[in-house]
Amino acid sequence: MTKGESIFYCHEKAQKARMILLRFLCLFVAKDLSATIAGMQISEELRRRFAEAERVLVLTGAGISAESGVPTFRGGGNTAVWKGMRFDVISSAEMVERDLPAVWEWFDYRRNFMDSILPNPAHYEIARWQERFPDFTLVTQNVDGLHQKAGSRDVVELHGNVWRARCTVCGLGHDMSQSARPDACPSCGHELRPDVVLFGEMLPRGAFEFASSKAASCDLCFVIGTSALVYPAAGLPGIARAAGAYVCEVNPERTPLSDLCDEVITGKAGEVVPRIGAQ
Ligand code: BV8
Repeated sequence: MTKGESIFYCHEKAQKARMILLRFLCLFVAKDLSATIAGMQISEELRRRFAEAERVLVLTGAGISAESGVPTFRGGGNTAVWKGMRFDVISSAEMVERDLPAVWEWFDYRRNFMDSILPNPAHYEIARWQERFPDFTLVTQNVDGLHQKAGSRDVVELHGNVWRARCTVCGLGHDMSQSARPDACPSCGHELRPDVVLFGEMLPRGAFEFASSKAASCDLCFVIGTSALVYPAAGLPGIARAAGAYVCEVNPERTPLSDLCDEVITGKAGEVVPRIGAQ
């Protein structure tokens, strides 16, 4: 190749150079196109805030466990989920008073169902975030324990956990992931009940206060896989937004929270959340 003759004019070399450039362009466009095509557009704004964030809060709902095979409640309380009973009927404080064995049947079924269920890429990605951000808070409405199974620690379980029972009188807790549930409280002999928050019941002492204080001080808040119909959990993103945090929703469908969010990523958590983290 003589001096002044650019590579493009030297036929074979030009041909090869053009091919390399073309392949590179295709790769780049395909990568970006696939994200766009799948509607999982992750904005530069979110990329920047994710890279710079110090205090991050994540709120999850049943949707994050959908790709693990856990049925969602689709629309909060008013769908029949068990023996023709609506969800907010079988999962209510009133039902514990009226028919505790029926409540146990419902939660025994769900616990046994959960036995073979594994976390999905969204759970694992979020578990990685606890190492990534100086101040990270994971708040979940889910009782399935999949965040912990994926390695998340200090999960704020607003609605309890299907693997725990507690005494209806002395409140002693019992971990059913280690051993079967005793017929009565080993300490005072009274009845045990599922250690979950049922409709009409207060959330665990301090849990919501802690979650809302973290929401009020975070700079980035993710709302993943919730229909945002059950309170007070659904109020957390609003607290974060009002305090100036950047709020991002991940859900294949719009929710009552979508208009409040700075960014809505329309997609499945198992596909979107790893992309958010992969930068
Ligand atoms: C209380 C444990 C004080 C048991 C649960 C204010 C206004 C209105 C009502 C109230 C209010 N304040 C209090 C109430 C009453 C009530 C309430 O909110 N009712 C609703 C139905 C209107 N709240 C309470 O009773 C709470 N206690 O407030 O105490 C008090 C007491 C009495 C009176 C006043 C005040 C206690 C509520 C907790 C109940 N227990 N769970 C159990 O699991 O059986 S709630 C349970 O349902 C879940 O924990 C969760 O919170 C909710 C289900 O919602 P989601 O998780 O969002 O799931 P859903 O299926 O609805 O949606 C799934 C979403 O995922 C969808 O958007 C879908 O598009 C999306 N999705 C699907 N696939 C994917 C996906 N997203 C991403 N990726 C995918 N692949």
